[in-house]
Amino acid sequence: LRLEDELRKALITGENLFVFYQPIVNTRTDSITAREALMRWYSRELGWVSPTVFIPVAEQSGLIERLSQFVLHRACRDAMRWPDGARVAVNISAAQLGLGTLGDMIATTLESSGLPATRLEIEVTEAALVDDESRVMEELYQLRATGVHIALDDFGTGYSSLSHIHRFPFDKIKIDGSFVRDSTTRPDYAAMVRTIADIGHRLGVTTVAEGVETQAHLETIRAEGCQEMQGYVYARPAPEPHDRDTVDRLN
Ligand code: G
Ligand code: G
Ligand code: MN
Ligand code: NA
Repeated sequence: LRLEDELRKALITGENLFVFYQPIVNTRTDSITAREALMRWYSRELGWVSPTVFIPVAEQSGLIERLSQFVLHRACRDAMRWPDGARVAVNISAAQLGLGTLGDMIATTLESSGLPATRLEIEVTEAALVDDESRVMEELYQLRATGVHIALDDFGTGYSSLSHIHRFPFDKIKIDGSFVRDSTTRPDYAAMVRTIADIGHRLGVTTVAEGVETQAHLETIRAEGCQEMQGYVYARPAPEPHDRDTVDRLN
């Protein structure tokens, strides 16, 4: 309950809530196509709290809408300042998608920030596609029609289903880091990366390898046909320049 109260306060004031960004890179050209927004929170009471802890709390306590609003607004505003015109990718939790208010929230945020819809990408996991699929599907098709890109996050784990890839309007499939991590030592993992990349090619959907930590990972996922990659080998999630001093002081 204390965590919930602290989070509520942080979301009202914005104090010590940060959005870090991690580049997503074309494996052939090395150019940055997008940056993923990843929330970070420093609570005075609790210290740094991981999003794996506070996102579920937000989902269970009715704070998820406020949190989504916060990260979307911050991400669109920050992306407006990027000279390279890369897209910004925002994670949207299943609980948020289920509310059916995402479309309006995004429209309002794009308008107030001035960011074109084509520069926003949302990342959803298959957990979001399980309950009340028809409503979520309609919402995703409507968003896609406005130009917002849609990525299927953490593919290969959890509720993975091949039918999701063609029934939903995905522009991108993000291959879970667990496949990438072992792809250099285990041919079966490399085979799965290749198979997902092949499906992507044939359906015209971009495939991104997540969790690319080493040069060997990078060479493998490139050879297996992934068009894009994300991971520590290229860059870790990092704050924007205007937040760096504040973050350093809290560390
Ligand atoms: O960056 P890190 O590895 O700490 O992120 C942990 C998890 O938290 C990841 O699954 C990531 O998708 C999730 N996460 C980070 N920021 C956000 C956010 O703004 N919204 C949602 N829904 N999830 C986020
Ligand atoms: O669930 P999602 O894929 O949105 O979350 C991505 C998470 O992966 C973030 O928490 C991010 O910090 C983390 N991450 C990014 N690159 C790497 C990497 O190369 N290795 C590992 N282990 N984690 C990474
Ligand atoms: Mn993600
Ligand atoms: Na992911």
